[in-house]
Amino acid sequence: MPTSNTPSLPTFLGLPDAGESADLAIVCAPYDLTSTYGKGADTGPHALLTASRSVETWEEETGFDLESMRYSVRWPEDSAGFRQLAPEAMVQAMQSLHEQVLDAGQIGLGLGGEHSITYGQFAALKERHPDLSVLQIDAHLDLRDSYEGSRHNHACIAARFLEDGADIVQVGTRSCSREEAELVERQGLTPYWARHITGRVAYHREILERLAGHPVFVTVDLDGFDPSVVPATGTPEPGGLTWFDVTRLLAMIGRHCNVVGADITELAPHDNSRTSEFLAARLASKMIAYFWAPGRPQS
Ligand SMILES: [Mn+2]
Repeated sequence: MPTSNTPSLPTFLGLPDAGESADLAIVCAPYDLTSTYGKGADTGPHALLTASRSVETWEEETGFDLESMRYSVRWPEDSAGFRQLAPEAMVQAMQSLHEQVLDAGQIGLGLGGEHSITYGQFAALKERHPDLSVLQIDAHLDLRDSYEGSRHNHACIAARFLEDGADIVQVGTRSCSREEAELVERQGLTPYWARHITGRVAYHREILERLAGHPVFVTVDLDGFDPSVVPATGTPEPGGLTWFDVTRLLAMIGRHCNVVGADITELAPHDNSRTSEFLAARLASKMIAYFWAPGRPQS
C-alpha cells in the first residue's frame, strides 16, 4: 500500500508521513465513475491534502494540537487503474485497504471520491462491530436500491447500510425520489430534513438517543453543506447546512459517542475557488479533534 513517503504526494497538514507507526490512516479513494452530474471527485483527496498544508495544526476550538498524533496517507496500489474499476471492484479494493488499516490498529479516515467509496470502509467496520450505526450528513437520502445499473452507485450508499442491518441517522436531507420518500414512510425512517434543522440544536438529543452506546461510523457527503459554503461538489443542492450546523453536531457526537471511523466524500474541486477543499481539510482536522483526540472531554 503506497503512502505519502513519495515526495510528489502531499501529506496531511504538511506533517511527515508516519507510515506503519501512524495512529490514524487517511485512506484516499480517487474515484468518480458513477457520479451523474458535476465530475471531478476523483481529484478530491489530493486537493484536500494540498489544502491541509495551510490548516493550523493547533485546533482552536478543542485546544487539541494535531501534531501530537501520527498520520499516514494511503492510496490504492495503482491509482490510475483504481479510477477505472467497476463500482463493485472499487468497493472491494477499499474494503481491503480499510481492513489493513484496522488490522494495524489504526483509525481510518476515508477521503473521496464520490460517495460510493464509503461502502468499503463501512463493510470493514461492520465485520468488527456488528452493531455499527451510521451518521450520514448528506443532501440526498441515497436509498435507491440500484441506479444506472449498479448497486454501488453513489445514489445507493444508504440502501446498502440498511441492507446490512445498520441503523442510519441522516442529517441535511433535501432531495429524494418519490420511491425513496415512500421507503422512508414504509420503513419508518426519520431523516432530519435541512429545512427543519438549520440553525437549531434541539434535535441533537434525539440523535444521541439513537447513537449513544453503539459504535458509530460518520460519513460526510459534502453536499450536505449549503452550496454557498461548499460550491465544489457534484450535486450542489440549495438550502443546505452551515459550517456551524455540521461542526456543532459532530462535536456533540464526539463528546457522547464512540466513533470508530469516518469519511469525507464528494469534494469535486473547481479551478476558480479553493473554498471547498480548504473547508474539507479543516473539517478533517475538526473531526479528528472531536472524535479521537486523546483525553478529550467526554460524557
Ligand atoms: Mn449527496
